[in-house]
Amino acid sequence: MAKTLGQGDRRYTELEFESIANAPWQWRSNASGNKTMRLENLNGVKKIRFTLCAEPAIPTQEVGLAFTDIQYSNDGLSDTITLVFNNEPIGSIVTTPSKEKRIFKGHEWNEIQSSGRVTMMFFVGEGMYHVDLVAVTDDWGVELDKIVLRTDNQDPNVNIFCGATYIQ
Ligand SMILES: [Ca+2]
Ligand SMILES: [Ca+2]
Repeated sequence: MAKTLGQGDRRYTELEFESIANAPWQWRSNASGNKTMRLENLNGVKKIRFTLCAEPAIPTQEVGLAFTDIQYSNDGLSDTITLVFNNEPIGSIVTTPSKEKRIFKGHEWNEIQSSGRVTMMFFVGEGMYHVDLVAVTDDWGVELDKIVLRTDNQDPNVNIFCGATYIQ
């Protein structure tokens, strides 16, 4: 389930991670939609594949895309989350480690944090594209709440997120 905010040329579309099929979701009262997706991935094999359907509002111009935020929570050590497009990393964030050092009590899973900007803006023509989210986590993992994608010149009648798959 994705919802789009803003109007005119520049829009922000939010996708809740727990809405992805087979996502191992958790109740978190402070999270957007009151849920997160728990990801434990020591070796980076699991990933989330977003399918993007770009449809320029002005046909002679490309669609601009930029991932502007990932909301998450973390307990334990930090984790690295990377977005990959055309087999190239296009942006990474490192989650904030637990405030409690060495002894992780699991008290911080309901503290939702914002990464801020994840990628620069990149431009694509009309078509379908995949962006993969790859996380390399500590033993305790990370919880993903939602991701925000800015679009410039996307047809407002076409949802930019046309699919999201959890690949285990
Ligand atoms: Ca962690
Ligand atoms: Ca959520």
